[in-house]
Amino acid sequence: MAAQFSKVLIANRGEIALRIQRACREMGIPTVAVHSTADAEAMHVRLADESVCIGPPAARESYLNTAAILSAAIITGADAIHPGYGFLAENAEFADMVEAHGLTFIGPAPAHIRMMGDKIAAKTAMAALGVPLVPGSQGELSGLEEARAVAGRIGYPVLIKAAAGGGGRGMKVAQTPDGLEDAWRVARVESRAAFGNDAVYLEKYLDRPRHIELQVMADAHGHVVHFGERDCSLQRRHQKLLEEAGSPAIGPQARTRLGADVTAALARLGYRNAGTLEFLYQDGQFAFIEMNTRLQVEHPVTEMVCGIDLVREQIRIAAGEALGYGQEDVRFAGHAIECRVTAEDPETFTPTPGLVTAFHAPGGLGVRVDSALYAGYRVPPYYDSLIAKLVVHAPTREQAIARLRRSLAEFAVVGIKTTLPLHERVVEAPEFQAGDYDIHWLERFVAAGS
Ligand code: MV4
Repeated sequence: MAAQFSKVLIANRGEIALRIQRACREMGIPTVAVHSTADAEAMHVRLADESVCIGPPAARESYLNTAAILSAAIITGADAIHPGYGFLAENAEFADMVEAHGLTFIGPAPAHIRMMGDKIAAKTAMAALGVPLVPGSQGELSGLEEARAVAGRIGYPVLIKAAAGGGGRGMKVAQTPDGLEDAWRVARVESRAAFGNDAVYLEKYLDRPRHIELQVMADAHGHVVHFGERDCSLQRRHQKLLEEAGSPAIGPQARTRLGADVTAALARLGYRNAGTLEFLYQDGQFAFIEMNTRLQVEHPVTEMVCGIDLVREQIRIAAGEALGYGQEDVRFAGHAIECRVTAEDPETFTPTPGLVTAFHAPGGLGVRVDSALYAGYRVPPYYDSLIAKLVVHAPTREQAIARLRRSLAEFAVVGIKTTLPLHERVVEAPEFQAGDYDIHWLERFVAAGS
């Protein structure tokens, strides 16, 4: 019998807390839910084996309250903590604290979380391991003079980015040499204000890339596999709307080549557990930009195509088990698409918390809905507005789109506005159907309102 945890505490809420509970239940592992006072009636609390209230509604005092969460784990006898995504998932200090209390953090080593949280350290490490990067400065800019020299060498436009950034914060474009000083100053000031750290670096600005990310999984015994790519280019203000596996822009050869480079690099790094490498893809070239050291919102499209339970793999690996299979055993079957349904006005994107009076999720072959919603649930105003992920899988992209269209038509969330109508419009767009879109396409589509 393989090593296994006796009880897992899930330090999250909503659909991802349910998702992790489901994996634990199938593995025969009891779960502990934690919740704020605002979430006492939430589905993740109702379905857990045990639950502990960890504080008031504000995330800072509940889902980010490390002392309360560790106490909950200790009093319930949990021996591992799964952080989900967001909240404490990429907090290296929390991962350290979990381990210091003799519990297991279901995720990477704290040193790797810390390394990838520093975007300069992440790029430096990946460059040394042979992963392709966007042309730019070698590490932190020493000053404006170096910025001028590097930009002069690689050519404008360039982008100044915060070392502590990510998700688009602390980024400034300089279109010409005249704009460089301002971009450099503003990026530093914003970065210091937002992160308490004004280290910045410079990259060639790519004007119409796709955002393609590669899912990897590594065990504690040096084995690394990848589960292919996701195309996450359909986003608005750094909020993803829809993701696909595989990318309509690349084929099996590019996937195999990128996957080989990345798995070799992560094996040399000694990385462990799930990870995602983000790339910009333009003119047939991949360029690494960041690595996420967590399970991601959009992981289900990868699960559908590979037929693998990524959360189960995370838990097995954290318990010390070997992957038990190699890259040649990973098969990519068909195409999957995920729509993120949020409690937001589909035109203005203002949040729409409130009472859900009726809820009907679509079903049938190749349809998966990850959601903690139910009729009578009140969406609280305190947290992320994601209320459901609709995931479809079919043998071809064309069939997946047909399945998505009919699933969206079946989906009913009554009582609050949601982004379901926006998804219905996107699915009908010729550019989407052709797979012909980049990271800017959705913002223009929304602005046109057509
Ligand atoms: C870039 C870029 C163009 N060129 N880097 C935005 C968030 C952060 N993860 C990296 N981002 C970008 N970096 C270079 N050299 C354009 C973006 C970008 C972006 C990237 C991925 C998904 C959506 C995006 C939206 C705007 C800008």
